[in-house]
Amino acid sequence: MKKEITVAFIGNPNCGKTTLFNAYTGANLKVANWPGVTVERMEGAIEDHGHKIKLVDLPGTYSLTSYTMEESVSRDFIVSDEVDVIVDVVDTSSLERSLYLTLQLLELNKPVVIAANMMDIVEKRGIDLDLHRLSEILGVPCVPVVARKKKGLKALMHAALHQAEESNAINHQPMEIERDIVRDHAMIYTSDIEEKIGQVEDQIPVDANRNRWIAIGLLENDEVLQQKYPLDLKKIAGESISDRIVNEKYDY
Ligand SMILES: Nc1nc2c(ncn2[C@@H]2O[C@H](COP(=O)(O)OP(=O)(O)OP(=O)(O)O)[C@@H](O)[C@H]2O)c(=O)[nH]1
Ligand SMILES: [Mg+2]
Repeated sequence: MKKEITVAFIGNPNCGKTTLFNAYTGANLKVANWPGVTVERMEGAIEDHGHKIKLVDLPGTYSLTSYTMEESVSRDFIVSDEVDVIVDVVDTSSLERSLYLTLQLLELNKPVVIAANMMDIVEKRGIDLDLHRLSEILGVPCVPVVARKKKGLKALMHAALHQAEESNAINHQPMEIERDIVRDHAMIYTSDIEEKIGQVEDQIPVDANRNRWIAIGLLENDEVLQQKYPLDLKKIAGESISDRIVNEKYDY
């Protein structure tokens, strides 16, 4: 494993990224109970198990395919090679809304750990969240934390370092396997969409493990990717299927 590891905190607005960042770094960045507080990326450094760890706090974002300035800051950083591990901070008190971004992050095929934050609220409501099962379905560790009370920090960083170590051999392996299909993706789309993803993948230059993400992004009409990879999508994939891809993510 590299000597210095960069861990990026990403998640929906207001899910507790900066609170978590402060809890690790002892920094006192502004935290307030409304979305859009963080507009720039912020860095801090800690040491753990003899590793130097650079922590990066990012602005909130609902997806990697959207275009506000804050969202671009997050997206550009998260897809860059600077990031060794992604900590996807999820507000467990509104879990469903958070998982769209989670699926996009998994498609990036980088090491991901889910920080299941706000577990105090979930417990107070008497909800019994099966994080173990969620972790099985998504194929990545899912660690319960309460950023505001500094609970779960050690376990989360441990999981993040472990993912970084394993990263040479990453392939998220979700559990819900149909025996005849080897699934190494977080989710599989309807077969005609998968076919188009494959066709687009064949047309883009090899970019590590990122080709599937790029192909899906292109088909989702991600403008930044479309500028970088000017393919004739109509010719390859026919009519636009971006809505269907988005909907299938939500359905999943
Ligand atoms: N109950 C509870 N509240 C929390 C927890 N973590 C953070 N909060 C609160 O959630 C609110 C938002 O926290 P921030 O850390 O600013 O969230 P953020 O994700 O950085 O927000 P943006 O930068 O705007 O995207 C604050 O009021 C925090 O005190 C937690 O584990 N439990
Ligand atoms: Mg913040």
